[in-house]
Amino acid sequence: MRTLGKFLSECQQNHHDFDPDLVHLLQAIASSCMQIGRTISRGALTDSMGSLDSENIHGDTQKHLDVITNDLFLQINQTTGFYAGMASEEMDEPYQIPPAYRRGGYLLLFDPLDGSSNVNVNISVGTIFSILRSQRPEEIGASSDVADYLQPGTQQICAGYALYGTSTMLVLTTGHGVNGFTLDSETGEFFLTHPAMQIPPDAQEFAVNMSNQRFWELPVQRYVSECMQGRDGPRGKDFNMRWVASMVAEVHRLLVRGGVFMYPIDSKIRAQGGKLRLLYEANPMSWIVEQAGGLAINGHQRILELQPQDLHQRVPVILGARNEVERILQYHQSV
Ligand code: P6P
Repeated sequence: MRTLGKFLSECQQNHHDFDPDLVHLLQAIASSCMQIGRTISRGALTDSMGSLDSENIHGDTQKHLDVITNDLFLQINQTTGFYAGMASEEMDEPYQIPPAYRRGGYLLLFDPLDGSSNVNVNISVGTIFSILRSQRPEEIGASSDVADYLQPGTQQICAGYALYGTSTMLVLTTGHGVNGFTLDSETGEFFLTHPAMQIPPDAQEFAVNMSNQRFWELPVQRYVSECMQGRDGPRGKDFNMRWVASMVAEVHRLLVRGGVFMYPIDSKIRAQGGKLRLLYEANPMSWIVEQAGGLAINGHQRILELQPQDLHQRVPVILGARNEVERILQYHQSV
């Protein structure tokens, strides 16, 4: 099996539009994710399982591990010399690359430990990342400000996630499909185990937090109700339901065996615009899903085409099997 490094070198040879800097950027991200995997795998053997007194900008109580993994990501990736700045779920403002390090023309956006509340109950969690080009390359070396990050998801040059599950995997796209790599923890190498991942266009499995059902809008109520009616209902087939409360695990499952993931708008969260964050959760996951043949919408339009207004903006997310998401889109349009 090919290592991540060998795969990236081949991308550079085979795709004229493959940015050679990505070879270095992705090796550093892979190393970061391997370190995060090692840190969280120690579980309760370390005293980092608890919560801090602090809250992030979203009002979420920060876990020790949220901060530890955020700092780990910063420390490793800032040394590459390729970034103008970084933004994370755990930091109110963009991170300025310290003067000690060369700055470059890229921006790194990440959620260092998505689903972190699952760590205490030993359920899979993940890291999500997205790479943009700074819109002010002539000012390389200048500190990056928020406006530089507010680019639609179509501007991403790389998106991916690490899943810390029964094995540690790295799944990524650079615009030439989606490829999955599994970590050999003995050698520290990621090997290409899931080449050219594709999402089947139809689904028999959906993922949604059913406890929010009474708050959903009618199109989602209709779609889920029809799935629940099974073979005797309008869909004419039975559906399975899953909910891990870890977006990385849900997206990985639908990449491997199909399905739909929904965190739709509901009356409880309408004021904040949704649950999931656009820049470092929805956009990277949406690009991965669409590169694998799926579709990602906010209910009314493609997530990747949304113009971000705020660094930590939240959006509704419905993504996965193309035919299922198109059906949900049609239900929204026919209201
Ligand atoms: P709920 C994790 O906190 C997260 O951001 C996603 O990974 C996950 O899909 C969702 O929130 C879970 O939300 O409301 O079910 O706890």
